[in-house]
Amino acid sequence: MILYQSEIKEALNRKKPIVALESTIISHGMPYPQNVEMALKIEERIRNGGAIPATIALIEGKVKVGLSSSEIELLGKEGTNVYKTSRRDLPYVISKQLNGATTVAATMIIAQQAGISIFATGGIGGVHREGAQTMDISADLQELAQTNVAVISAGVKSILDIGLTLEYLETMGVPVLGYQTEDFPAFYTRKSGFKVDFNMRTPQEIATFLKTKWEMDLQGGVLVSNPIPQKYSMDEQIIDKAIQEALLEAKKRNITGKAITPFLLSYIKKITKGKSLAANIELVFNNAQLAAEVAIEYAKIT
Ligand code: PSU
Ligand code: MN
Repeated sequence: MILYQSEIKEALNRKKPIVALESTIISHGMPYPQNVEMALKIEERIRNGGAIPATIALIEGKVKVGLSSSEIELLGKEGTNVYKTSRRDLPYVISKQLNGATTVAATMIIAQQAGISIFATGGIGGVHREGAQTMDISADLQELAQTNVAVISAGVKSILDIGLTLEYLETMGVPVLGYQTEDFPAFYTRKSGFKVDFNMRTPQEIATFLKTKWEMDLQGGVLVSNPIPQKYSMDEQIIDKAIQEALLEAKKRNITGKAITPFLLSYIKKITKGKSLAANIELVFNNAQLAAEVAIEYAKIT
C-alpha cells in the first residue's frame, strides 16, 4: 500500500506532470545538512519547472510518495542509519517497519506502482570496476531492464566501469539517450569517452520516444543522460585522481557491497575539498529541470 501526499494524489487524478525523486541520494549520497538543502531545493526546481515533485522513501515501513519537510530532514540527519533499500530490501524494511531510503531501483518500482513515469536523480549504480570478477553489478541496471520508468541522470561515475555498464544496458535492451549530446557523460564531467545510443534534441523528442517504447509493450526503462552544465563540470584530471585514491582506500579498508558507493562519494568529497559535492548538487538540479520538461511533454501526449 502506498501513502500519497494529497498534492500528488490530486496530480495523479488530474494526470498532471509528476517527477519522482529517490532518497538514497539524501541519506547515503550527501552529507548533512547539504543533503536536506538539496532535497528541498530540487523539489522547488521541479515546481518552478511546472511539474509536481514526488520524493519517495519508506517511513516506519510505510511506502511514501511525497515526503513532508520533516521526513526529508529525518532522512538527511539520520544519514546512513537509514536503511539503504534496493529491490531485495523492500520486504524487509516494510515488514520491520524501518525507515528506508530508496535507491534508483526501489524508487523505480514504487514510481511505476504509483503511475509515475519520469524520475530524476544524480547518477545510477552500475557495473563496478573489476565487476567481471566481483560480480558487483548494481540492481539499478536490472531494474532498468524491467520497470517502465525513465531515469534522468548525469551518466555514470568513473568509480564504476562505464564501458561494462553500457554493455550490460545494451544486453538488457535498455536504451541510453543523450540530451543534446552524442557523448555519454561521466557525472562530474561531460564526456566519458563512450557514446550514447541516441541523441535527443528536445524534451519533446524524449517524451515521444518513451511513449513509443511503452506503447509497443517493450518492458523496461530508459536511461536519459544529461551532461553536467559546463560551468559546474570538474577538471577531469583532478576528479580522476580523486577517484583513483578513493578506490585504493576502499580496497585497503575492504569495503564492499552496498557500502562502497557511499564510501567513495564521501571520500572523494574529502579529497576534492567539497568540489565534488558542489558539482553533484548542480547536476542534480540540472536533471530535475530536464525531468520537469520531459514530464510536461509526456503528459501532453499520453
Ligand atoms: N550515485 C550517486 N549518488 C548516490 C547513488 C549513486 O552519485 O546516492 C545511490 C543511488 O541511490 C543508486 C545507488 O541507486 O547509490 C546504487 O547503489 P548500489 O551500487 O549499491 O546498487
Ligand atoms: Mn553493489
